[in-house]
Amino acid sequence: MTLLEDLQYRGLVNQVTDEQGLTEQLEKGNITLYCGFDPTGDSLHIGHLLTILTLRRFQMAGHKPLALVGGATGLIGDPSGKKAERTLNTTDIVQQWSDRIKGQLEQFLDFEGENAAKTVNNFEWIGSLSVIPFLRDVGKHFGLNYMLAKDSVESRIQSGISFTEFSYMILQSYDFLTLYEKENCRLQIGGSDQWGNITAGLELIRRATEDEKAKAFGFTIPLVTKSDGTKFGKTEGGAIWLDAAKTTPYEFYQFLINTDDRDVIKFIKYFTFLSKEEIEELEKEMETAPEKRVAHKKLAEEVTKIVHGEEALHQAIRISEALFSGAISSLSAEEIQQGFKDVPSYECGDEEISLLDLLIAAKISPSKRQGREDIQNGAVYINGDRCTDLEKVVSAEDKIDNQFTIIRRGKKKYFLIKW
Ligand code: 545
Repeated sequence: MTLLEDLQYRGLVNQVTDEQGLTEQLEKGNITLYCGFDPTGDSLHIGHLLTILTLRRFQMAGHKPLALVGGATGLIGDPSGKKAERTLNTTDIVQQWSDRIKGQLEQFLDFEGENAAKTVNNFEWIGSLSVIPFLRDVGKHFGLNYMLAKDSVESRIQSGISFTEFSYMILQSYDFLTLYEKENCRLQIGGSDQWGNITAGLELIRRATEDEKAKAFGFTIPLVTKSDGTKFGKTEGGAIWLDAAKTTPYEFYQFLINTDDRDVIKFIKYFTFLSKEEIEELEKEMETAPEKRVAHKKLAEEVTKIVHGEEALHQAIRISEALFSGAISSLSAEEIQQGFKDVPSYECGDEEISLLDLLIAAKISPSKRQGREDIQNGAVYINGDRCTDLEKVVSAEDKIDNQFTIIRRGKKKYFLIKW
């Protein structure tokens, strides 16, 4: 299978400017391609992962990927797909976020070998651009009608758009031209929201190089959609981030393993590097033994490994199993922290405290009477083990790694006691 055939098979091709031409170009040899990421936050989320992994697919096929961090464009704000004007962030913040995003992008590409990846920051060439050369050399190539007809602008005429955001497409186009000239970059990829900006760049390349046959291409991947119609990558707790400090590997793994049956194969094609044969095998298993959830597990394993590494994946699996079986005492303090990040917690200064007092102090049971009943009825568990002893004192032996105790009341109400 050629790279483009593989991308087709995975459903990763949304639009291509000149499919025939790109196919030929890719057959002729390796090319340089790029994708841009604006520092509009301190971390990428799982929605961005698809584009990054697509860059990686190109790299695995021998091409050279450039990951562009929008140190300059991040100061302006892309109106594409946005219903309202954005508020500007300070240069300090954008600088900080640029560094973090750069670090994250670097995890997914290979910076060694013949087609080593490279990160670039458009502040390098846009930051020092003066207004006169900008308007004369770049702006002159953009007709107002052309710009007004772009989706990103047209959809905002009624609600309003500043000159700042209106100009955004010119900057992204100028990036493409710069990388075309400096890095021999022939292709820009992005999500479907980027089609307008990418094609504007192709237009600028044609005009500025005065070469009707200037060969550059644009390629977009689809937006990730879910069959239940809700937005991909969002949970009640917020977005699924690639930063382990914001979304723990355990949460990340759980998010994926809970994928809707109808979406599993689609997401495996999108987010993993499993071969067509392996995927077809999983598809079969889903039909013959759906209760085993082999495909769901594989999806969660593969993607957690790509994003957080082997070690973190094993922890995530251990935590999941312990929570499922109730064997919580087998977990380390770090695993407890991950697995119980979102449950109510209580800081207990005492060395020892009676279980009954603890139930009240930590607001696990609403009253002393209820607390007594809970214990006697067998509704209270310490680190997964039921405790019906009214005289029980919670002490050193109930502390996992000397730091935590997990109290459960009823079927699944968990509380984290921190010592
Ligand atoms: C800037 C300069 C260029 C080329 C591209 C850009 C960025 C582009 C854009 N892209 C999006 C983005 O999101 C924030 C990420 C970091 C917190 O705005 N104008 O920067 C997303 N992109 C990935 C995909 C996307 C897109 O990074 O293309 O479609 C999301 O999946 O929205 O010269």
